[in-house]
Amino acid sequence: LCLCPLLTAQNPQYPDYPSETPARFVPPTAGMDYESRDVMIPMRDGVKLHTVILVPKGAKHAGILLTRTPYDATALTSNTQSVHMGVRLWGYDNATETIVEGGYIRVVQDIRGKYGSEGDYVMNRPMHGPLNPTPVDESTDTYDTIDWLVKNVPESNGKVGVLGISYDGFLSLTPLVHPHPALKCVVPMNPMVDGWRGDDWFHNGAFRELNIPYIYEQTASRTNEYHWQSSSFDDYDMYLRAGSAGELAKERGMDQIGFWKKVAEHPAYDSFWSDQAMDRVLAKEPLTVPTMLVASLWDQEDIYGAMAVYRALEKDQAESAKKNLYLVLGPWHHGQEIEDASSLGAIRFGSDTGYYFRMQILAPFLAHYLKDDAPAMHLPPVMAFVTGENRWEKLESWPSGCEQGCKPKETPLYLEADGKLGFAAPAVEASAGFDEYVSDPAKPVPFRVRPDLPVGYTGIYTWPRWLVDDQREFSGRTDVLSYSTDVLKEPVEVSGEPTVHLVASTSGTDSDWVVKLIDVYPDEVAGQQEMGGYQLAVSMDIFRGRYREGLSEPKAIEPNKPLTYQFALPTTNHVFLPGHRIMVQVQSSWFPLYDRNPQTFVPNIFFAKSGDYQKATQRVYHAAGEASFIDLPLVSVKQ
Ligand code: PG9
Repeated sequence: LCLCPLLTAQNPQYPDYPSETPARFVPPTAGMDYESRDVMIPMRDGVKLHTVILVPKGAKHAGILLTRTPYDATALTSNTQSVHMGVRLWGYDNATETIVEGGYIRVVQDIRGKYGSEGDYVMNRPMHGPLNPTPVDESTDTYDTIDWLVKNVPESNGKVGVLGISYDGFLSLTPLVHPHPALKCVVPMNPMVDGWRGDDWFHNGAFRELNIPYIYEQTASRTNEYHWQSSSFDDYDMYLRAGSAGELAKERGMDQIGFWKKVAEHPAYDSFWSDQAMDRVLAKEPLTVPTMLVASLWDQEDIYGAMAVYRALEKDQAESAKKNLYLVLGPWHHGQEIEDASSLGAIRFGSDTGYYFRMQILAPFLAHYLKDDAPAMHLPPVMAFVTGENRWEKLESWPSGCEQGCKPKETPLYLEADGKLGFAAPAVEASAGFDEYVSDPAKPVPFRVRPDLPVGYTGIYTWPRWLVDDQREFSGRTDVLSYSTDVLKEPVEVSGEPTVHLVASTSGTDSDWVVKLIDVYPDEVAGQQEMGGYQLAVSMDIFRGRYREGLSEPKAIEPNKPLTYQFALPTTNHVFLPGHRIMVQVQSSWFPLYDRNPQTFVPNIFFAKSGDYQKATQRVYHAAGEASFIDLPLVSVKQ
C-alpha cells in the first residue's frame, strides 16, 4: 500500500508551494439517493475481501442483494457515475430496474485473490475436499460475508439473496452448500457448472481454444493488467499459424499460469473436472434455499450449466426440496436477460423478453423472499420461452412439453440419401448408404463467417450472437454435409435435448463430429426480407471422437469402421413453423472456437505436433442398420 500522497501533504517537498491535491479527498454526498461504503470483510482464515455496499437513502428493513465476482466489484458498481443509484448500477450482473425499484441494498464483493481482495486466486475454486485442501472455498466465503453483512449493515432486514451471471452464476450456486440461515434465495444466471462437459473450457472433450486469452488475462495478475495481444485481426489466422493450443499458450508465456497448467494436464473428463462440477456437488445437498436457475437458449459460453443443475436437483431431491426449485429458459445469449432482449442478431422475439424476465419473473421472486411483507408470487416452477412461436409458457417441470403436461416423445429424425431428412426409418432394401467428405486440418471449417471477430462484449464485437449466425455459408462447403426435410406443412415442436446418434467412420485414428439442428426459413419472409432462406441453428454441439467409449479415457478410433457416436445437443424449446424446413449439418471442425483435432490419435491434443495433423476421409452412414439420426424430443408431430 503506498502512503505517498499522505506523506506529500503532511511533509510537502516545497512547503511554500504545496501540492494542489488534498491528502485524502472526501467525495461529496449532496444530492445522492444512496450511500456508498467500501469495506474489507474478514473471512474465517483472516483474509479480507473487498466489498462495495450501496444503501438507498432512508432504507430501513431492506433486503440485501449480494453478487460475488472475479470481475472487479468497483467497476461493476460504477459503470457510470451518478447521484442516482439506479444509473450507477448499470450493466453486467445488475438487473437494474429490479434492484432499484425493489429498494434493495446492493452488495458486490471481489472474491479472494482478485482486485481489491486479499488471498489467493484459484479459477472456479473447487469446494473444500480432495481438489481444495484449504479450509476455505466460495461457500465458506459467502457464509462469512453474509454473516458480517447482517450484523454490520443496520439498514438491512437480515434477509440476503445472491445473484449473478456466468462466473458470478457459479458463485451464486456455491452458497447452496451449507447455506447461511440469512440466505433466503439465489438466482444463478447462466452459471458455469462443468468446464468439461459443455461450459467454458471444453464441450464433450473439444477444447474451446478461443478462451485462451480469457485465461491469460484473468489469471496472469490480480487486476487483469496483462492484456492479450492479438497478432491478426482475424482470429482464424492467429490460431492456425500457432499449430496446437499448447503451442500458442507456450508462445504467450502461459506455462507460468497455474490454471493453464491444470487444463493442459487434464484434457479428459477425469476427477479433476467431474469432482468440481457443481451439478454433481449440489446433487448431494438438500436444496433448502429457493433457487431460480436462469438459462439462455443461445448461450455462447455456458449453455450446459443451468440445465445440468436443474436435471440433477429435479432428479435427486426430495419432493419437499423440489418446491424450492425454479427454472427460467429465455431466448437469450449469455446474460442477455439483463439487457434489451427484443431480438438476438437477426432473430426477433416480438417483445422485450429481458424486461419481461426482470419485471414479471425476477422481481416478484426476489420480493417474495427478501421483503418483510413477502408479497405473494404467482410463478410456476418453470417459465420457458418458445422460440419460433415467440410466447412464454408456464410449466410444472422441464421438459413437460406444454401447459397441460404433454411429455415430449423421443422421435428419430433420420439422415437419408440425397441430402434428405425424414421421420421414416431407412428401408431395409436401401443399399449401404453413406456420404463422405474430406476433413482437412489445414483448412478447418470456421465457426463464423470470417473474419471471426474476437470475443468481447462491446463495440465491434458480435461474439454474443454467434450461435444465431446464418449457417448458409457452411452448408455450401464441400467439407460440410447438409440434410433437409421437405417444406413443413404442420408445426414441429421440439422441447428438450435432442440426442445425436451418428454412425460415421474416419480414415484417421481420431476425429471430431459437429452436428447442427437448423431451422431453415422460407425462401422469402414477409416483413423481414433478409430472413429469406436463413439457416438458424436451434441446437448444435461438438463431440471429440476419442471419448466415444468413455469420457475419462481417450481411445484411438479404428480407421474406416462405421461406429456410433451418441451425444446430447443443448436444450432447445422451438417450433419449426409451417413453410420452414428442418436441416441437419455435419462437419469435423469448428475453428477456432475449438482447437483442431489432428485426426491422428495422440495422447494429448494440446501437444500435437504439426506432422500429426492429417487429412481424413469422413463417412456418415444412412443405411438400414447403420442409420444416423437425431432423437428429437417432440411435443407433437402432425406430419
Ligand atoms: N463465461 C465466463 C466464465 C465463467 C467461468 C469461468 C470462465 C469464464 C463468464 O462470463 O464469466
